[in-house]
Amino acid sequence: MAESHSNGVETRTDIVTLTQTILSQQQQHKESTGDLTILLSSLASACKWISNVVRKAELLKVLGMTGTTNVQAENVQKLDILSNEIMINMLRGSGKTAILVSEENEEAIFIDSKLGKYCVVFDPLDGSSNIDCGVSIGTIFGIYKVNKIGNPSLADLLRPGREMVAAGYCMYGSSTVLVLTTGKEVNGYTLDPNIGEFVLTHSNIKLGPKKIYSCNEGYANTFDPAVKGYIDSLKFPSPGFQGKFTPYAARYVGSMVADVHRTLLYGGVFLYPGGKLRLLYEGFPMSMLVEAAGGKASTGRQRILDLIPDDIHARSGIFLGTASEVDEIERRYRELDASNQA
Ligand code: P6P
Repeated sequence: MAESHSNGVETRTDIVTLTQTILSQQQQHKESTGDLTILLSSLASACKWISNVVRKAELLKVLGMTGTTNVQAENVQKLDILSNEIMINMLRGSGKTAILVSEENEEAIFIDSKLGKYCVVFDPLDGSSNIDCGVSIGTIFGIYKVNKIGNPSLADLLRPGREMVAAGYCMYGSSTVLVLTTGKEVNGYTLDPNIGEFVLTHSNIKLGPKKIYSCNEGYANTFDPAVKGYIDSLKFPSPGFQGKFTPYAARYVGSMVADVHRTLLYGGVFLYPGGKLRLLYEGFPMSMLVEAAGGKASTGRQRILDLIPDDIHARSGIFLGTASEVDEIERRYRELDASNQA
């Protein structure tokens, strides 16, 4: 381990940064032009900026609606609006984007140059309603390559999630962690504010083995029998080895980035039945990450990444996490459909 000693303090100097990783991935593809590298670097810069804004707002307790003023009599923008502007400006400024889709914008944003190779879909600050109580929130993003450079259209967006070339999120929690995949593996980078770099801290993430389920059971009266039966089987398991009962642990933050981050690291299953979560910039990116980490993501009847959204803000129910758990949910939906057809 390379160490340097300044004032007798041991500091590691053999760290791997996000910039190094995306540059090395670019070098691995001889036909690579470096455009995705520049785009991902711009995205990382946007996340650093949003992280700073989120932490500053929490510290100064100037959270609030547009139009209010803070202690410096500055006009305080709602954090998710400010985060949205940061994402749009940084992605437009990268010169590598043709279309942007944001949870905050009703219409897709076509970038003037039209020469960008990539479409970026994102939720700039998912879970922002939780920020007042200090719960982790985050930026979620997915990237498609345009079908034809110079002629971007909605057809570049209304396509299966499996065609995304990269996806990830940046979680603003006890630390700022950017989790990214380009399809093969999932890596996590923690922002070191002292050097302003995202440093590799979670290499090649694979879902852990923990028995955890994550669901807002406040809506249980809306769950269909497949979901109800599945959740009951976790809470009231049949006796296992030596007659021992081992119910699952329930964990639910109510912020998708936090719930998915825990699921990626520890394992378990995240369930959001019904149509609240958005497909393009929540379901697809999280499903790409979970699959690359060895898990599965399904509507209960279909792989999420095989869906084709009919609208840029289309919604879908989602079950994601440990493959065997998602398999069990799909089995219960097959049973339900068979009984309904009988
Ligand atoms: P509920 C946050 O508002 C969000 O969009 C996701 O981050 C989160 O998973 C979900 O909604 C929580 O929804 O209905 O449980 O509050």
